[in-house]
Amino acid sequence: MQYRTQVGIVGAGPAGLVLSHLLHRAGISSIVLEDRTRQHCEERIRAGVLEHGTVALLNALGVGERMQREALTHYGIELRFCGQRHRIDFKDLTGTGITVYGQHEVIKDLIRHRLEHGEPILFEVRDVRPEGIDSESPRIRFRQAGAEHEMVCDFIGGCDGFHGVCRPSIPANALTVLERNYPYAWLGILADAPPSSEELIYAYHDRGFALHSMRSPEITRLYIQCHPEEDIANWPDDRIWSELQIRLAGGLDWKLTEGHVLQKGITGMRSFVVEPMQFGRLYLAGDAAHIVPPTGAKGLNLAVADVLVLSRALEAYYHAGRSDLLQHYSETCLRRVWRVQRFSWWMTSMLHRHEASPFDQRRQLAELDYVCSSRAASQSLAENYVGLPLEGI
Ligand code: RFL
Ligand code: PHB
Repeated sequence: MQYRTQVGIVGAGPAGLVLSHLLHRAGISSIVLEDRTRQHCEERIRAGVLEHGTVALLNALGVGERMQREALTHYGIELRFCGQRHRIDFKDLTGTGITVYGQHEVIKDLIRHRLEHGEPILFEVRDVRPEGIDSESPRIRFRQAGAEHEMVCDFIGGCDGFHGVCRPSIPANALTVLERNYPYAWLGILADAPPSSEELIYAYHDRGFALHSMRSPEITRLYIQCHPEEDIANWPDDRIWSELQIRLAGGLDWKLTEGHVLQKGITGMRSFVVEPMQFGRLYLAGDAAHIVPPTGAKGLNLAVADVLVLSRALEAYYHAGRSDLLQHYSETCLRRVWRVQRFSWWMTSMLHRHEASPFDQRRQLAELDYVCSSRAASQSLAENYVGLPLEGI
């Protein structure tokens, strides 16, 4: 079968789905191709923190009504180190806060609204191949239910994540890769236990970093720093809980509530950027173009910021005959990407233990002490954490 649309989008993650909604609002047609099942996309547990700009955009797109009912709004986070507990007050420092609402809930809302409007998402496609990306009419070939299909489009949105096919379909000599790997990973659990604190807790401990987060008033999300090659089989639930109890210890008036572990897994950490984020008529967005370590809670939010830039550029192209915003797509996105890379790297290197010299450990503690005692330093953390401004929602 042959499909025809203005923008062919590969990937039904936050980047691809938000792009499809933005284009729909601008009267531009798109088809989303996704290689997993709808259920898989809707159940994959990943991010949990939304910046205020991301929330405003989801509301403006008309997909925020369940989020407004169910999400938790937080006006601060806590930093714990050396037995100290320090709150960074976002409201006071920035006038705003963050929203805790699972990425898979955002995905459910985006998929449901798109399908309700009769806008297609083709799930379980196989063997997706972007072709002719440097021509005027690129196409995407793919297989579905055993048959070969072709989608002819004007532009391709490469929103297929870090392991997708879009980035590798660009000639390697046209791209520069900039990356950093970290000598640690996160072991994360989702627990059937009410959160032990109203806000997120980032803890620096001699045994390694720990994070207390949540998904709802009943479900806690917790992470501990571990070795990147760690085997999850070495971590029975009671070992995870006892490690969390030690690393998150907060004095006599604080208690970590344990519960049944619903899910657990290990996530590697890397910083990665490809430049430029575009080749011919293929535009990369989200994790397809860049990865940040999760310590700053930025990946999903950065994916949304990219597609906002892309949708505006496509709108200018279709409605005003202008190509300049498309030409500047990569440059515009990369400015934010690098600021977010810097912040995510900084949070990560301040909070994780590594086999560094005693000098580095003292430096990390001095950094935490400075962040907690200087208003300017707290404000710098806060304004990056709640999210740099997203213009023109
Ligand atoms: P995604 O979400 O990976 O979506 C890509 C989609 O493309 C599909 N796909 C293909 N489809 C067709 N053909 C192919 N060949 C395909 N190859 C792949 C995939 O199935 C998928 O549906 O990328 P996107 O849209 O760029 O979104 C990025 C975010 O998902 C990611 O940055 C965040 O989850 C990162 N992240 C966090 N971000 C935040 O903003 N706040 C957080 O609190 C936060 N916490 C996290 C995180 C990521 C984590 N992990 C597991 C990596 C916590 C963790 C543990
Ligand atoms: C999460 O809730 O999954 C989460 C929160 C904050 C982070 C990373 C992950 O920095």
